Amino acid sequence: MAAPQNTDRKAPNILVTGTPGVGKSTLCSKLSELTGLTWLDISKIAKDHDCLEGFDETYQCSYLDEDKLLDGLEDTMSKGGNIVDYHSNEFFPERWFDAVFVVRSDNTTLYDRLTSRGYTGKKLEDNVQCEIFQTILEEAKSSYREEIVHEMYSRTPEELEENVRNICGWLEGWFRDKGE
Ligand code: DAT
Repeated sequence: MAAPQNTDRKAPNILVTGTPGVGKSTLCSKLSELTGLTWLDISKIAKDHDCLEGFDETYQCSYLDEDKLLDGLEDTMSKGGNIVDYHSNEFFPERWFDAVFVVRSDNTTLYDRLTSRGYTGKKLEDNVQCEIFQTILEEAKSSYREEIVHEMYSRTPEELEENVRNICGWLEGWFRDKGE
């Protein structure tokens, strides 16, 4: 994995992104428990802090007020030590992150997970297609330096454990390079 970036932060910020259902929350929850980094579930924060506007009938969800959300998170992010969890990534400031982890799945696994979450019709199809076309990975690669973007599959409990180990290893490297 790429060497950590030079930063004034006392602890790194990482971004965990990927299509809905690939396993971001599951990974972030474990990581936060093990490392003490703060898990920022952006969907929940947006809802709790009134950063949603309008409503998309097709996808049955609200639009995100990105400016309001970003302004509200600036102080927290500048201190470091956060795990940001969101299904999109291009609108976050590039300077916020020391590493970007794109969680991936295969279409059968994702289809089953989203179906059991109650997704149907166009919402289900579009999300599965999003994964097939690796849209979120491409978005991350075009928004962040390619050497800080890491792709990881999380289809099984074993892959989840491996991802947790790899990210914890990356974190140790970050602190070692920082000399703390
Ligand atoms: P996301 O936060 O990306 O929407 P999630 O963490 O809520 O996804 O996971 C969706 C479902 O998949 C949930 O029921 C837990 C399960 N899951 C996640 N990662 C897994 C893994 N590596 N192995 C098996 N099941 C997993």
